[in-house]
Amino acid sequence: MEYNFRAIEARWQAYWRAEDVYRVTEDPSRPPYYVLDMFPYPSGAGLHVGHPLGYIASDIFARYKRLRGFNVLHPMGYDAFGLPAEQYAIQTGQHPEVTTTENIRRYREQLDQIGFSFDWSREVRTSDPEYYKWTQWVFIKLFHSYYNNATGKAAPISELIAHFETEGTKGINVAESDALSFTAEEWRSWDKKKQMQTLMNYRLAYLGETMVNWCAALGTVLANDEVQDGVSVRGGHPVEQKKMQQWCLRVSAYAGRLLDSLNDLEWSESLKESQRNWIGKSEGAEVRFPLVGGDGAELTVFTTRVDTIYGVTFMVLAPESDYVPMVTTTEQQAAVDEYLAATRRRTERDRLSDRRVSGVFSGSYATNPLTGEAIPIWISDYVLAGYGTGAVMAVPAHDSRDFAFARHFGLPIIQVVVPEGEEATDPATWEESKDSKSGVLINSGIITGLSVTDAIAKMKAHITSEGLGQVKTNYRLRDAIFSRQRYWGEPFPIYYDADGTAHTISEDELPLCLPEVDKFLPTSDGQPPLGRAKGWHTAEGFPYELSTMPGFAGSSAYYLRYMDPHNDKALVGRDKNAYWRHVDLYVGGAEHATGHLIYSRFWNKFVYDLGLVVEDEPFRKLVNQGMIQGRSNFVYRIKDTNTFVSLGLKDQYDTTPIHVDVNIVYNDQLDLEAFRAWRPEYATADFILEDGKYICGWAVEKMSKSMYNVVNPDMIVERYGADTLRLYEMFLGPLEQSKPWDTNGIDGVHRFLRKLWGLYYSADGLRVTDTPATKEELKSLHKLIRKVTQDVEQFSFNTSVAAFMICINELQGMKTASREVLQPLLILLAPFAPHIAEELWHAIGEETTIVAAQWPECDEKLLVEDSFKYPVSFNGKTRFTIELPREASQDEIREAVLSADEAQKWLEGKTPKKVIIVLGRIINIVL
Ligand code: ANZ
Repeated sequence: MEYNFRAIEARWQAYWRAEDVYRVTEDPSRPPYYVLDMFPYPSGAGLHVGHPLGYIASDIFARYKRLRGFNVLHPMGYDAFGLPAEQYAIQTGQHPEVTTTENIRRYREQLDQIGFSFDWSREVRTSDPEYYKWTQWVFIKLFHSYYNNATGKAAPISELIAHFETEGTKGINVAESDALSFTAEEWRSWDKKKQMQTLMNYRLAYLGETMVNWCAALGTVLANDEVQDGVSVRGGHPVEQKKMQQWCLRVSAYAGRLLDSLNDLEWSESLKESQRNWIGKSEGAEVRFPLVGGDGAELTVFTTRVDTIYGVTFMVLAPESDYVPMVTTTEQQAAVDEYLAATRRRTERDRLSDRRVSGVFSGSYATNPLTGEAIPIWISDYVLAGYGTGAVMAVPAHDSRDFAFARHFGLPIIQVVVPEGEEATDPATWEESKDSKSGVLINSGIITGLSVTDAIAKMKAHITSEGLGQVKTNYRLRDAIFSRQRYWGEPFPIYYDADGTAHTISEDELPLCLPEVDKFLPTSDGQPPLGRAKGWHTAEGFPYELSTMPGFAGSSAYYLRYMDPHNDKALVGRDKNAYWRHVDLYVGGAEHATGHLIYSRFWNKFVYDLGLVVEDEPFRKLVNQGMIQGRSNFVYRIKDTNTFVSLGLKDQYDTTPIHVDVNIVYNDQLDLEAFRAWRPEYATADFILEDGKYICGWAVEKMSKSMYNVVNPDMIVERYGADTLRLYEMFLGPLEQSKPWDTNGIDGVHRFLRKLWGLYYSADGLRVTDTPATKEELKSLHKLIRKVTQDVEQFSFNTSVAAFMICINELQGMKTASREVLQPLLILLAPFAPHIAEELWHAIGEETTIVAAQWPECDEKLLVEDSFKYPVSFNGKTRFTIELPREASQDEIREAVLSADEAQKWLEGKTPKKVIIVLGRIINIVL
């Protein structure tokens, strides 16, 4: 019987569906194991072979865990809100919902073909109101919460209000946008509007005036991780800095916890490191510099090097700093305005990476609190508004950016007497400065002779005790800007009263469904598309918020929802959450290191604080699959002709390489007819062949439509079957490495499956027998059990595939037909190639699905070698080896070695004085 993969795969997919074998329920008798893939955005292009890589790996693991007796949760869903569908809607008028539904249908079809073990009864779609109801619900909770630094967790804002009523801000230790200070009397004297405004300073979801990345072409604000090199990651449109009122999430409140609990996670060191850098903990001090003639007004700076305070020669403010209007003098106003206009065009990242020096003098001076000297205040975009206090004390002798700035503008450079352990820069190398003080070394008094660390500690103590400042830990992690001026996202559960004050709608009004609009464009007066919706207001007529939530909103808690997807009373039921607890294995792309993986950890910690979930961290173990790159093919057109020359002959002509669709190339050989049919202009193409073939050139590039190197999994499944695709994707190389897709090797993997088939079926039918297996056959099987078990546990799937190939060759060599070997072999294979495994499983007489079988255990005894090669030495010198049965006794060994032919030469007819035998090690003969 033939290996008819098409019929086999269709049969078992239908069977699994009909029997509902992948549906999972909470089962207290079995340990839970939760395997999750980062859910896809259903794009119009469908899946290419790169997408399923991670899904196949996680599917193998999920199936393996199930075979090992775990109750495995392995769900799938769709990150269904997002920009591409909306951009398409703008171009075509097609509602994004229609496009999204169609794309999802196509994704599902493609996923189904590959034979994944997803429990589709748990599918979630972020754009489904029954799903986003819970995204909105968490937002309401965030709005009504603040972060209490003292207890280290979120708490209801009502607690804070009660405190304000009686104490004002006295004694609070909370996460806040600005360090406000007011008394209970002041609080009580304020009207509702002012109180509500003040609360925005503390809420975990708040309206804040922030500098945002504004992308005019997309008509929306973007998060930092959605912008790269000054352009939007999606679409590559220019992004500029703009101050806008936006909904924000106070992610920064959780910075310390996000950092600390990273240590316990089973994530790669590199991923943890990129999160650590993104969170960016920095320990330093805030120091206050009084403004000269400022009536007690002060500038507060954040510094990690308070020890250098004697060397401060100027101050620098971020262009957006609130201090700027305060310090800009009338004479300098025009110059400052001009400078501010210029910096607005640059994103934070540009500013950080750019080494060009620019700046402007504000006209004012501040007093160094230690020396009493007046120092000029400058404005420059190397200081960032959102970090520290947005103001720095500049110490050009000790900081390279300050140094560059001082040199550029001719500002003084003063070196503090160098604490021990720090390299002194040679003043002679400082470029000439207009100021006579340049290059002076001054004695820093308090800290002379100390190491840098001790000097910092001592100066911190000094500053604190003198009341000049305080110790401060800063984090680079910014609050997340949560508003998007777009249509296709979750509406905010927010309305504005007559005063313009924001309120949440009540929980029982959820979900607040996305309204219909006539066009998906901003309104004529620049409002987001929701400004077009009719009736977009509460029953009382108060308008709803017009922006929508960003892409990462819906992905922040989806893993919780899968635990209990149809619960309409709670985000996740307590019992369900207590059973599944967390994601045990999370598989996805490394590009989510600082976006999704920060936001969802934050979101999880928040719902944990509310007591809604039992675990503080959502993802125990995380594996990043590598990227699959495209392998492009080229044809070579002779200039100004329609003639194409084969790779080996191309250097004899003047040619231009042209990308050719890889789907009409087989093992680098072009299908000439398919090429002529590909494009009208090639219909009349001529070819110069080598050995009767047209050989294409190739290169490894990103897999993309424009390079015609996209390989579609449907095509592979059609030609070779899903099992071949699954095995081949794993065989390409280590999971976590990026590697090119190369269809050339796929035949080998397919042949392997045919060979395997041949162990079960011959031309005459089933050849499996009940004859007991030989020792050698069992050894081959158990070697495989051991290897595959170890490899799967370590996510080394490529080496498992290789081990299967070796084993099948061995068994074929031994003409194995024994069920004792061929039955467990199928269980091992089932996670990798579930269809063929299920087919053969039933063929050999099993009646229930292989999906629920029991993973075989390796019997180490079978792997022990039966014989041992003893090295034989004479008077301590090894002369030869002799192979003897392991179970041979001392006497048998003595007998065998002394009568061996080789031994006679070294014995020289003598009788040995002694024969020393160490069983399983050596034999030494003393003459
Ligand atoms: C004086 C000084 C002397 C500094 C010296 C450094 C070296 P990290 O470690 O990244 O936290 N700084 C503070 N706020 C800033 C802002 N908003 N934009 C740009 N730079 C800012 O860096 C903290 C140091 O970066 C601070 O310590 C401050 O410069 C600068 F020899 O103060 B330092």
